[in-house]
Amino acid sequence: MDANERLIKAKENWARARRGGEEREVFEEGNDRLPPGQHLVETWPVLDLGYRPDIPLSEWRLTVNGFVANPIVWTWEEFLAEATFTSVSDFHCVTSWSRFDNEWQGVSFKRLIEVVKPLSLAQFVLFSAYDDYTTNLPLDACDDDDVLLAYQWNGQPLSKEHGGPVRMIVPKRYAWKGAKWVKEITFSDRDQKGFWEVRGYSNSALPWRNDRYG
Ligand SMILES: Nc1nc2c(c(=O)[nH]1)N[C@H]1C(S)=C(S)[C@@H](COP(=O)(O)O)O[C@H]1N2
Ligand SMILES: [Mo]
Repeated sequence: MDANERLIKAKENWARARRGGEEREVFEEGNDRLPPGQHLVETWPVLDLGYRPDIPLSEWRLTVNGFVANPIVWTWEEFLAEATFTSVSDFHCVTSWSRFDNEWQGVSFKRLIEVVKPLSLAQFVLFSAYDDYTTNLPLDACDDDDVLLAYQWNGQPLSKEHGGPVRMIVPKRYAWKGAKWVKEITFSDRDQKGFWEVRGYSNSALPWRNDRYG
């Protein structure tokens, strides 16, 4: 096992040990901006599987397929030609840090839906990334005002370590639901679990419900 596999194994065991174990505190979303069990950080930690793919913009493609009327493969130029969408949101990682007020720029998920036109059978979305990471969400969770394909963070191009050229941002879920280096988005009639979802992490991943382990 290399260091990375050990890290994945450790995280997996951690999820197994804590699943159903401790009393879950559930807080209502209110004046407090920090979900239960989270602490605030000023820096922005990097979390991934350790392999950070290099994707030249000339080779970058975003494929959107599955149960949609209009499947697409966007080049970088085509992606940039879409209207720029800006959204400020908080970022909650399941390992317990949160980072407030991140300004994201990119293409809104609502715009993507408008372009590809999901069929009524499409209830779920699977995201695949250039590092072979995957994560899944209900379409309802993606079809939200604060969800986007981000290529800028706080006015700067998104760095490679944080998922550049383009990553998903889904603020109402723990951050593992947002694929860095997103490559393919597949709409489906069934819920296919992603990398962490099959390794003991929650399928729903709702920070305000302290919903960490599945
Ligand atoms: N492609 C890819 N996306 C990923 C991951 C990954 O390993 N690969 N890790 C997830 C996890 S567990 C977290 S907490 C966030 C971390 O994002 P950051 O490194 O920008 O803080 O990315 C998520 N998206
Ligand atoms: Mo994470």
